[in-house]
Amino acid sequence: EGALTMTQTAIPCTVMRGGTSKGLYFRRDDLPADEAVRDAVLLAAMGSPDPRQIDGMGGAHPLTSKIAVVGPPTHPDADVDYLFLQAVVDEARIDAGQNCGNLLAGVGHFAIEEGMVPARDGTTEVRINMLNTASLAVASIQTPGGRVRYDGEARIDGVPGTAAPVPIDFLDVAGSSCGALLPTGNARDVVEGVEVTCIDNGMPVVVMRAADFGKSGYESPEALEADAALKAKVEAIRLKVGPMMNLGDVAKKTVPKMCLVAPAQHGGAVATRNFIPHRVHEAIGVFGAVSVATACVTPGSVAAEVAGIADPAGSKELDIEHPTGFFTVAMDVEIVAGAVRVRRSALLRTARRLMRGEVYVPASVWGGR
Ligand code: NQM
Repeated sequence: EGALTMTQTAIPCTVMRGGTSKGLYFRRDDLPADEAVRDAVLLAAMGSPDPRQIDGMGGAHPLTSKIAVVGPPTHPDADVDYLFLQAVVDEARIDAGQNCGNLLAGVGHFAIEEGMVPARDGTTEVRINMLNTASLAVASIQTPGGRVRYDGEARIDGVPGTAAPVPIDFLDVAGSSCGALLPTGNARDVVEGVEVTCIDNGMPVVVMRAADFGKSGYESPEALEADAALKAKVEAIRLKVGPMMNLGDVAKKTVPKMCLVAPAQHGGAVATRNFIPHRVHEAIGVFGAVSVATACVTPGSVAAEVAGIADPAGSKELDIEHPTGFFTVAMDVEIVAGAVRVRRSALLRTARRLMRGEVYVPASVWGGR
């Protein structure tokens, strides 16, 4: 008690690596109900705005400045709700405008560890209501003896070592944020003189040929980030396509993601470099990869042309190449009258609980419950 302990509010919090991202996981009940107060609390917890996030838990990169809020389900077919929030590193902004399939990979573990979902002996399927996109995912968590298992033999590119596999299945993510898989109604549009494919199978993505920007598509993320002229051109296209994709003015949004594609170099479907939307991803986002994979089997798209897949219909695994390896997406689509319809998409992630405790925020931001 007393002045010393009253200056900060302690909030229960878990730190997890989810796929190739890392973030803070909270129970919805542990955060303020008022959204403005909640966002102020989350900014303080992360240390935003500050390019180094030195006064908070954030890792000074969009991929390590992420938040998962998990609560009881508000959907009849779900076990839990998951709200993804991006803490913008160097702006005082919490963005709910996109989903994240990487933090998603840790939601099942978190829900079980927190007693929100009972574990079975063997594998526990956790049905997750993804609030950002009003769609469902099913994550299969290894729970031998009714306890969450983290170690295992699964490897994903962008993460050292191996861990327990977390297969994740999506049934209904087409048009998640834009209302339609191909929100402009076309498999291809020309914007600012560049041929683009605007697609949303879980994440709004604009697919473009790297060659149309004078790039090979095999550059390092650092090299692309250092190219001011390239970044300006990509951003000009992004601002134009935002309204075309039913996303409105995207100047202050983290979507759509901008993906440069080139012929695969390592036997995959296509090579990618992803602006998310200003930093360049070291790998590729989960829903980003699903959307690009879907573009590869969408007749007439820029990606389909570069990937050159002979028969796009049916069940297949597509290896999406990225700067640090592959992202494998299992796709099942049908082609009806030249148009693609997604039956199912699935993929493999891993996740690991890193820390559980309390994060402290100044009591001036929130006095607590
Ligand atoms: O696309 C990065 C990530 C993501 C988002 C981003 C993601 C996804 O790698 O589902 O996972 O594009 O912002 O975590």
